[in-house]
Amino acid sequence: MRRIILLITVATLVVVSTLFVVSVAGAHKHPTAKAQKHPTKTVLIQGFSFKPAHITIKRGTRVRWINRDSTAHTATANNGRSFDSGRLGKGQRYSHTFKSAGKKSYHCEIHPDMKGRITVRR
Ligand SMILES: [Cu+2]
Repeated sequence: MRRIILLITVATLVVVSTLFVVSVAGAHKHPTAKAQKHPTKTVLIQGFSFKPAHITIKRGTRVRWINRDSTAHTATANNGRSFDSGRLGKGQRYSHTFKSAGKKSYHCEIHPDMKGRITVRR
């Protein structure tokens, strides 16, 4: 009887310690999995202009526009198709990741005088 109790105790310890090791290993793996895939640059939409209006980024960078005005704005590519935020109300944001190099000019559809440009390097 004593031997059985001892066996059960040892078996339980083995199972518990294995579970512990597995969960610790899992916890260590997490930060790498969560690491950001793309670097991000922010452009503020403020006072009826893009700030900064011209930025230079590396290919693969994500650009995030945040509308700080109480008026709605858009960030729309001049070519009309590569990116378009649609109407951004106060505090709303829009992101686009630039995957090809070149000069990307854009504007606000509601206020065509608002212009910006993103230079994407290889
Ligand atoms: Cu606008």
